[in-house]
Amino acid sequence: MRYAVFGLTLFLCAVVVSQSACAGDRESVAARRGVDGAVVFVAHDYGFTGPDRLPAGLTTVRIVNEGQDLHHIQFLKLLQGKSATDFRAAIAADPSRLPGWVQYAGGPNAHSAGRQAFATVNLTEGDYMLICWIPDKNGVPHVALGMQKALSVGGGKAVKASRPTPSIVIKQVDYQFIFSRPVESGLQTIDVVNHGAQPHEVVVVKLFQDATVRDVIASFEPGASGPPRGELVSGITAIDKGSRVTFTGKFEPGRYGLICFVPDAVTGRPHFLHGMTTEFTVE
Ligand SMILES: [Cu+2]
Repeated sequence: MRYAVFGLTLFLCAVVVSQSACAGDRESVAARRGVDGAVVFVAHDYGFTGPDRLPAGLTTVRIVNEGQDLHHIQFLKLLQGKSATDFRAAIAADPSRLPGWVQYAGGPNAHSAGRQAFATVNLTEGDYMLICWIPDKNGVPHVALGMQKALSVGGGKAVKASRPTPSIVIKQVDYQFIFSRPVESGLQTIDVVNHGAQPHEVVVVKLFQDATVRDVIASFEPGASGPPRGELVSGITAIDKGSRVTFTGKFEPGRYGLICFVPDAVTGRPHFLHGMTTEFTVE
C-alpha cells in the first residue's frame, strides 16, 4: 500500500514537474530560468504559474502572457509579518485597494501579444505576493479573480547579478516622468528611479496615428468600446519611493506615451488624473 502511494507520488511529480517544486527547490528555480537567465512567470486568465521560491538578489523577470487579457506582474513584499493568507483575506474584504502593509517592488508591465516584457528587480529576503492589478471589463482587478501567487525569497545563495547598464534614466516624481535624455529607436535599457513620495509605475504605449495618451486611457476605462488607440509595449509596475527597477523596451520610430495608473494616496484617483502622463516622439 505504501509502495502504491509512493508510486503515485512519483507519477504525479513526473507529470507536473514543469509546473511544481516536485524536483526540489534548487532544480525548480533553475528550470524556470530562460537562456537569458531570466526567471519566467506565465500569466493566464486568471492566475500565474512559476517558481514558489527564489534566491534573494537582482533578478530579471520575464512575463509570458498566455491569456486573452492584458496582464502584468506586480511584486509586493509583505511587511509587518503578514502572510499570503492575510493578503488574500484583505483582497477578499476589499478588492478595490491594496493593503497598507505592502512594499511595491516593481515587475514587468503589460504588453500586447507577440511582445516580451522584462524587468530587473531587486528582491530582498522575505515573503512576497505576485499579483496582476489590471482591471477586467467590469473594473474588477485581476488580483481579485485569482491572479495572486505567493513567493518566498531567500535561502540558498543570493544571486550576484549586476544591474544592466541603462541607456536612459526615467525619474519619477509626484506627478511627472523626467527623462535623462531623448529616447532613440532600437532596444533601450531604461532605469526607473522613484524620487516621489508615493509609489509610481511606468506604462509605455505606442500611440496610433493622431491618438493622444488621453485617448488610450479612455479605451481602457470600464465599458469602453472600440479598439484601443495605442499598443502597450513595456514598462514597469509600481515601485516605492527610493526604489530603482530596470526594464528593456524596443522602440520603433513613432509617437509614444507614458502613463501612471497608480491610485493616489490622498485622493484615490489614478495618478494620470494628477498629470502623470507624458508624450514623446522616437525619430
Ligand atoms: Cu504614479
